[in-house]
Amino acid sequence: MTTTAHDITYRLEQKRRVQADFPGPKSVALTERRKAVVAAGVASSVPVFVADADGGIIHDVDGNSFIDLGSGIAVTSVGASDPAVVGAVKEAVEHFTHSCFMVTPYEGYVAVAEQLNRLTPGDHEKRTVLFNSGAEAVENAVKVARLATGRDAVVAFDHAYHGRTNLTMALTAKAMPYKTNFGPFAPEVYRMPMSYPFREENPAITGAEAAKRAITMIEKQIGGEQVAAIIIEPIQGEGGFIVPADGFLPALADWAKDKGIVFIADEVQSGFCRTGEWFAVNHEGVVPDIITMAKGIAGGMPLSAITGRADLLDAVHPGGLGGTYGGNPVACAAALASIGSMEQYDLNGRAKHIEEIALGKLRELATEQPVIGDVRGRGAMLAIELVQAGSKEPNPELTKAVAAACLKEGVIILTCGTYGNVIRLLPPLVISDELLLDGLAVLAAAIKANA
Ligand code: PLZ
Repeated sequence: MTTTAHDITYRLEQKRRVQADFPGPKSVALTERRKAVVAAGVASSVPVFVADADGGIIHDVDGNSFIDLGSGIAVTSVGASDPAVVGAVKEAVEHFTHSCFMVTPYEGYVAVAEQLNRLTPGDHEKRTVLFNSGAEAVENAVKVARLATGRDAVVAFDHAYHGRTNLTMALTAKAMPYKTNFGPFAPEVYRMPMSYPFREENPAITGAEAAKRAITMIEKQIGGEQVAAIIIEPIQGEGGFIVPADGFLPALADWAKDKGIVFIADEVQSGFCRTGEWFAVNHEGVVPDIITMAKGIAGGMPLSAITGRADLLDAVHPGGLGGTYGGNPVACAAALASIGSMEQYDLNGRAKHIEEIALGKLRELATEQPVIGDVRGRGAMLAIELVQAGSKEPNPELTKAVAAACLKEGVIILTCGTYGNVIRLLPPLVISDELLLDGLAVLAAAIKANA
């Protein structure tokens, strides 16, 4: 694979360098302080504290540097200190940190809405509302769908992840750690079978057939006319980077349209160039009624959004949507700068380039390593599913061991999946080819050593 130069310059040296015995003394001391004051329910997967980050590199407080293949869970697509974002934040924060858009509005909010209406799929009339977190965006998409349709039921899917608030916990599939003992959950949420090609009983099932399976269940168990919304991640994130079979999403969206059901694409993880398109639904030409966005939208600043059909969003009475901080002016400035960097550096192209480099390497590795059951993903949202060799039995122990071995070598790799057996790659889209290749080599060695 050739290493192509691209026109991104870095502030920090892009090199992995870790001491054998990290975490170092400063991280150890901070961990002690943390234990005394931060609730145990908030867990961190890496035992070091961050001091600085840029491009594909994270520096810790003891001088170790790690390759970042997680982007803080798909957030820092433009890097964690993109100069354009940093500059825009500095400029905005010097004027006003907050005014509340619901009290005294400001241009940044409107400008972000203009960008989102332009970038999201479909050329219909759209409206946007801004919030803070992905879960809040999902909550509001459901609120709008219920109000606009006058219906209650919401359909979600196996392996789905939509957040940790009460309604979004109900929408999320996995009990541990997200739901166990946190109930009771919001009512009128129904779960349907996903298209999960690697784990289908009948591996020949098409996307259209898998959609039919879900649709028949909806019709029999709920009734299409009762359903306000179908919410789905076009590529499932926390549930295991599951890419549904071709045709699944379009068939569901077509049926929803037919029944007057609001089709919500949760692109919180898959959006903003992550998959090599602005949104993952673009790969199949699906136009959602409402799309939820967060994470990559604002270069690390907390911002989320829903963009959707004007007739749906404008159905809500004035004052029915909002929140104190939603569309914070500093976060809006960061979003405008991030979108600018995505266009300037063609990060969709970069994501495709990352896919080209990484997917080839992972597929090659899979031919040598029978513990790799599946290799999948799009753009810079890629995964391998680890199994007991020669079967489809999930192998979460190996998955943990591989992630730990990578970390030991200075490569931050995230895991996911209903069965805890998926290694996911979510590098910043601005990572250099050299760093990516180094990270992949470490991953390959970790699998070989632990399989
Ligand atoms: N929808 C598709 O991926 C967040 C969660 C990490 P928030 N995913 C990372 C964790 O363990 O909490 C996510 C997502 C999809 C919604 C959300 C929720 O976004 O910004 O974390 O609320």
